[in-house]
Amino acid sequence: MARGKKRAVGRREFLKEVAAGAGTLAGASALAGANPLAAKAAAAPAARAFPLPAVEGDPPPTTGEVLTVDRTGSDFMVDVFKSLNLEYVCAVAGSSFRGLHESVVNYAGNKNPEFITCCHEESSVAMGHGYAKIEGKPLCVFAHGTVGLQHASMAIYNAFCDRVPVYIVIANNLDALTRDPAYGEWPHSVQDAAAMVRDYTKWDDQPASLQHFAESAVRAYKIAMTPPMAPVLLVADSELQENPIRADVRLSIPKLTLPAPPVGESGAVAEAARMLAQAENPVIVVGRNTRTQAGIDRLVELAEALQASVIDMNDRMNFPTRHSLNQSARRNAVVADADVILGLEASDFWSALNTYHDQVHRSSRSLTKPDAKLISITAGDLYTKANYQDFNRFTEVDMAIAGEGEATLPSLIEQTKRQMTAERKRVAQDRGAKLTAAHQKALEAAREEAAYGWDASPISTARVSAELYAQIKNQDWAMVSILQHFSWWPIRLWDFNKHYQFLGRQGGGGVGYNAPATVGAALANKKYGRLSVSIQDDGDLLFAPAVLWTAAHHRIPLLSIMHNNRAYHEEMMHVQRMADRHNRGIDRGGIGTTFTEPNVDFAKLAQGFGVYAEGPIENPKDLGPAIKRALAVVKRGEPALLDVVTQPR
Ligand SMILES: Cc1ncc(C[n+]2csc(CCOP(=O)(O)OP(=O)(O)O)c2C)c(N)n1
Ligand SMILES: [Mg+2]
Repeated sequence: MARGKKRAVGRREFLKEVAAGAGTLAGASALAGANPLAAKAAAAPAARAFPLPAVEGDPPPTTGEVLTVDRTGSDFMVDVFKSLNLEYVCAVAGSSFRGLHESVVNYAGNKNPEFITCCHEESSVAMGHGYAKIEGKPLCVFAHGTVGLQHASMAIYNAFCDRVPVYIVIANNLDALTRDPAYGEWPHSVQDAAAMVRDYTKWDDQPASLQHFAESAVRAYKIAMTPPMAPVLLVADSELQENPIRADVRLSIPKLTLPAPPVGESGAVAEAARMLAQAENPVIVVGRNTRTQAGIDRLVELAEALQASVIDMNDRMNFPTRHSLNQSARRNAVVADADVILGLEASDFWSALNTYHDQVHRSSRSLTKPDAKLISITAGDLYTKANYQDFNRFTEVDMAIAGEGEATLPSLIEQTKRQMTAERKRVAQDRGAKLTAAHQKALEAAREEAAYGWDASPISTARVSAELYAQIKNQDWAMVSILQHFSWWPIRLWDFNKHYQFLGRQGGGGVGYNAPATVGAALANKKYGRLSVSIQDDGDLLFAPAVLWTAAHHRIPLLSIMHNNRAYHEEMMHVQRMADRHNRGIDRGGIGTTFTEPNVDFAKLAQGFGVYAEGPIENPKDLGPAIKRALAVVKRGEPALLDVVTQPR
């Protein structure tokens, strides 16, 4: 209780403060109903407390016991968060932000933001990562500035590499005199809290006053949401949270105005359109392009105007999987044929254009014709950081347009249509017919491949995909998980055409992303009534499985189907590759990479967290009925998990 003793403010000061500053006033009046204590204080001001309360900037009091405070900095901070429309705050409780925590649940009435109880800070941030990819805006994360941020750091890195905004508020006790040894406040305090993650956050600040906090909070949001988007971090000093608001300080919350996204320069866009329209075989390689449904629709419009092949790198849901111009399954052949290739937010353009050989002597080979012309449009050219190498291999392009893909598409479409003469349209039409046939052939080949091992046990990943799709395809579904470990079967077989139906990957490749990101995405999907489904890798879930409890507690509807290959299978293949290279046989590749003896019982694990679960399911015939039962649970608004024992890929 030592910390609680030293702060108080007279209710008169509280009243004066409520009257100060437009933003503050708006927040306070809107919340009066949510805070009966504050309302009471406003109705009947009492005499000034004695001794004089300490306020921001004062030395700690030396005499007397001050037990209550009406309104503190943390209330104001929460008003600021409200002004930013932060819907949720994901957090593992931590005393350095106890002021903020209490202000959220009492002063703000636990609404906008609503507190989501997490069991690991990595889960808090990864939930924000998944949520933002659905909602197009960040949620808030609270964490201890030291141990909490240390846990959060890999998830921040994933979101950073994936160019996804997460709004992180950490707390710290900067003033050494205010650290209570009883709560470990010395080891929990740090001189420069954000330093640890500065290489992979877009901006951070440690505000020294409440007004500074308001300005930095709005600035942080604006920076996070300006493409290329990325996580930002604010340090909410613990004293600033807990101290009474000074009566003589006029606080206000700045207006948030998000910048229009950067658009490619018009002359360069016109030239790119000319090159594409003149091309015999134009190809569009698309990476992290799509933010909204309009992004998909515009890309369809551009591709159709040109009758160009589209290769989706699956970093976002960019282009309908069943569109006849979707040639993603034929990437190498299409790239080899191309004379003009447009990279749209292609964060790894190089990999789309080259093959790479993981051998003793590593080598690569270009797939493109020597005279193929490359154009890139990306906001990535406006923002790069050193140290971490997530910018991928340098790609030699003929034209680089620094602008955001989705935002630049309207002018590119307009210019392209202008360039499409009757003769170019005829050429395009012929090309389109060939591409339609090639698309259909690739789809049929995928279906044929999917039938191999149909009745096998462990169950084939293609069969799991088909069984799931059969039951959800007529509903408003969203596949919220990564799919690269599942041989991309849903992408190859299903009809994806809405922007929320696929989220891409984890950005930084950090395992442990999928389980919490799918829960975060499902949280965002909940209010739209969408059915969130996920393919959940076993190794990934084992990092921080308690996010299942978060899903159960907050009634987040999500169907998770385990891809239980009982292994860190990707790593097992690497060990086997090394064994092969050394001619030592691959039979010991499972050491250190498999989860057998004992097998993990994921159904029991999930049930332990209060989640409906069945399994292990080993007979493919049992899968359909189990999915049906699990979907019934999800439809009543709860998470469900099926432990399916699967083929490795
Ligand atoms: C934090 C982290 N640790 C280790 C790795 C190395 N790694 C890459 S894939 C992988 C296996 C993941 O297992 P699982 O999620 O079950 O997928 P599987 O390959 O079995 O389909 C591991 C451990 C990583 N990428 N991230
Ligand atoms: Mg696995």
